[in-house]
Amino acid sequence: MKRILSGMQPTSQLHLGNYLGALKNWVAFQDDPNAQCLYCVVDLHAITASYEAANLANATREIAAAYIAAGIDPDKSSIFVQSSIPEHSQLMWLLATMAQMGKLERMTQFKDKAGKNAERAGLGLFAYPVLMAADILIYKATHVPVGEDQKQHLELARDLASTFNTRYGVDFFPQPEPVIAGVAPRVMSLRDGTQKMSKSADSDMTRINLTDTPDMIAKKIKKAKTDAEPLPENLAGLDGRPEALNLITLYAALADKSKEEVLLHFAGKQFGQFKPEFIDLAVEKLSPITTRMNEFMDDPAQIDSILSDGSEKARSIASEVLAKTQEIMGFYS
Ligand code: AQP
Repeated sequence: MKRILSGMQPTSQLHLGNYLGALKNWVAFQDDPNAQCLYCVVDLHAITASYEAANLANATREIAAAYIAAGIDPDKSSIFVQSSIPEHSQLMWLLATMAQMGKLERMTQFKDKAGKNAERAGLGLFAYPVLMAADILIYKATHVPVGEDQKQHLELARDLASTFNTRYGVDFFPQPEPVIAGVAPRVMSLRDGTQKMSKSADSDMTRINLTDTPDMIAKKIKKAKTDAEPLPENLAGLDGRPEALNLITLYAALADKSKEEVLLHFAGKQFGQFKPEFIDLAVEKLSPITTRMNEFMDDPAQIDSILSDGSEKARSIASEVLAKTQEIMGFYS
């Protein structure tokens, strides 16, 4: 039996990178009869960056609404909020005693987010991957669908699982496998094909948000950076053309096609011909999600009820795993 766990931060609205790199793949897992799916909104991670306390609860509901609108079915998967399960933080502390500073210092996300201010960065930002390991191990998750940017964090979770097992001479935590799936595991900025599409990038024109209207989607795609060459007939022709590669990748992922198929369709055409078709496709695929999200956001009581049910199911697993972890570690009970 596979146990699937993943989450997203309620830092701001989800974008196409979150959707194509992770969320779209989560939906597919639900139909695997051998998989139990747990999807959380990781609010404890969100507070590692500056945030508005007055917006956090609503942003948390909005991410839950995006999950459901994108196809996560509360009857098939448990949807819950990380902070409603205190066992995440409790296991984090236990794992923190085994996490090596040297390994944490090598985490590229910490380096990127702390930037030149590493000395002033919070301990929470530094320890983020340990909390992420706890999020996964508290459910003994076997598979973690994420975008490519999270691979290094997953390696730390695997490392901590084996450190624990070796130190205590047990075979308790499984090695969680990253599942980096789909055509677009790393979606790039619309304005710079060498930078990851990110919620925290300053310009909103760099990303397509799941809350964008069709007009906004069209505007962002029209303004997306391209180059002067026509589209090639094969992938080799996209070498050294990061923006063109990104747009073809996005088209392929949204159309459920391979990049090769997309190139065969557009070979020899200019971006002026490509972009209108891309706009139509993006609007066709994303608008229904936006509409459903808005409907859910109009009914917060329904979201709260789904989150409460999901939390109950998740907590029954987490409390058992934490109790067993504490027993293995020799705690008084
Ligand atoms: N550009 C991306 N391409 C593919 N996958 C991506 N993910 C994020 N950006 C891309 C995947 O989305 C999931 C949830 O991400 P998160 O909300 O936990 O935070 P993040 O990875 O830090 O996302 P952002 O947009 O980059 O947020 P900020 O700007 O706040 O740091 C993860 O599975 C991630 O891989």
